[in-house]
Amino acid sequence: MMAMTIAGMDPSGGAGIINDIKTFHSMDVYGTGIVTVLTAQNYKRVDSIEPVSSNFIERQFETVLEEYPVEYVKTGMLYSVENVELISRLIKKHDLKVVVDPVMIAGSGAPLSLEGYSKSLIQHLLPFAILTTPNVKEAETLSGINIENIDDAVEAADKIGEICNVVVTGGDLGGSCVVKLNGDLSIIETELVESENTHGTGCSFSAAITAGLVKGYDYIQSIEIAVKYVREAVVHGNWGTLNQFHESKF
Ligand code: PXL
Repeated sequence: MMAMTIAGMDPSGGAGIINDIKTFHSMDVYGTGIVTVLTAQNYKRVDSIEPVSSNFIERQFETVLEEYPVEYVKTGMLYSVENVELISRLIKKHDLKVVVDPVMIAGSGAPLSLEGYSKSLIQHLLPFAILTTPNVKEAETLSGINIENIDDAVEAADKIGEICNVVVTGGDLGGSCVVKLNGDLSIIETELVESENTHGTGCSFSAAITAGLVKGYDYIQSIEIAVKYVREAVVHGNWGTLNQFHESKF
């Protein structure tokens, strides 16, 4: 079983492409990874960002797809409008199923996207996605609704749900995820863990849902698995981030 992530490189290993591939593999899904930007960062701060050219992103993508039977893709930090438009074109060309993590800013508050990004996601990528997984801040930006409680999050999910299936992630909502799937609303409750090891939770949540879908679980099952998965990885976390391999046998 196989998946692809298209995301930024966080050399601390906590978020981005390294996180996604750790998540895929710990769920027995082989991970391929297309790098969109290089970053210099640790779990506390983003120092700088070095974009990969659109042409080189396309070369990575096409070369991998030549040999690897990818059906499901997760996108993370795409960074620019140009990249959003490129990825939109490529996923349509190859008829891929895409889970979009609409990464806009880091947990530390550092911007991870350029001007026009969210508008471009709404216009070019979300209409072709099977699911998007915004956190509260991203859901606010995508919907234009200020979210202070679950009711606000439901309203935002309704609005985003008009474009594609959505789960507003629970970290900033006291643990409740608000899900809108094919027009049906549900709320998945979980107990939040008090921890400093949370860098990369959004990436891991989205990647774990993607891995669940690859493995044949339905949307709700995949989301429920991802909620439990991220919680466990945070409980066993270290170095400011998650531990996806706490059950390693060796
Ligand atoms: O968690 C969002 C995120 C996604 N992708 C990359 C990141 C971060 C947060 O720091 O660095 C590459």
